[in-house]
Amino acid sequence: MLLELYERMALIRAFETRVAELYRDGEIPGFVHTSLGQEAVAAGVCAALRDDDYLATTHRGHGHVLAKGADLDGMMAELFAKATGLCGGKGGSMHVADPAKGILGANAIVGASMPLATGAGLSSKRLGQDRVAVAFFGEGAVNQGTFHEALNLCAIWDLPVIFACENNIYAEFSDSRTMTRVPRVADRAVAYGVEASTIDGNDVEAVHAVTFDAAERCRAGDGPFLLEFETYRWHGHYEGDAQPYKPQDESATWRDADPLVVAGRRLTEAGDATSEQLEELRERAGARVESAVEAARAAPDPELEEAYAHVFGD
Ligand SMILES: Cc1ncc(C[n+]2csc(CCOP(=O)(O)OP(=O)(O)O)c2C)c(N)n1
Repeated sequence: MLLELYERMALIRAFETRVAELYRDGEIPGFVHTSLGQEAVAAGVCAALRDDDYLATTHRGHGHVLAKGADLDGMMAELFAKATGLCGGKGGSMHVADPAKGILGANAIVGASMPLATGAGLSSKRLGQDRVAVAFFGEGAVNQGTFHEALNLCAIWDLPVIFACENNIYAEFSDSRTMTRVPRVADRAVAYGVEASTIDGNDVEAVHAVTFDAAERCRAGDGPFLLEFETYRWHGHYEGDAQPYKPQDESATWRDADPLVVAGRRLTEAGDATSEQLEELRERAGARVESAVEAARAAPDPELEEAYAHVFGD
């Protein structure tokens, strides 16, 4: 299992590392927010979900979307705004969706993943299904009204929703520790009678275990749950942000807790993989990403008439 989780993390790492370069070189339009350093949350949470479970995410959602099973080529082409993209090139990095995989969408509106997941959880319950909905959001989003409304509604209706908070310490250019007197996001759940825990978000096995347990309990009608994953955003808020607001030595400390290094060490120490095997796996991920880049470059732009399709409902 850990090897499979490692592979998912390696793919996200390769994808976003390449995307950051392509963005810098002007090949990808729009804005790009990477989740480099946070791969364990995406991989661990999504591996605990079923294909038909729902997921809603944020402006920093590449990892979540890939880990939930979105097609790599379609994802890359979407970032390139090409016709072959998952949303025909109209969504881009911040609005990619794939309903066939339960991916309700990335969302640039801070906090908006939570009402979406609440709606999905309500539909699951009303239809008598056992599908779980996960809302990814950052710790900055817990100061939005939507967090409180969604958490409360899910609580009174016992909805199968997992609130997955990725606490990466920064919200845009501000240190989240200066934004509230309550140091732990998980503590806020108490006010709504919701069970919550704080987990090392760089330990992919821990993330997976706690999410799997929460998902099973959601299916049994015990939801909702709030899971706070402590992690760190390596890059700036967006690509190109020089991060003058971060203390100098902070990034180095967190790089020691690189989720791939942590998992890799565990695998080699247990004798479940050699470092050569892990390197080969990372190279394979890089090659898959490179082939997606080539395909995206060669793909056509959307037709002009397409610009008006899917804008209004019929
Ligand atoms: C409703 C709303 N308010 C403000 C913004 C501007 N904004 C974009 S990202 C962001 C910070 C988000 O921080 P956090 O929720 O911690 O997520 P992270 O970027 O750390 O993943 C803000 C304030 C927005 N997009 N939407």
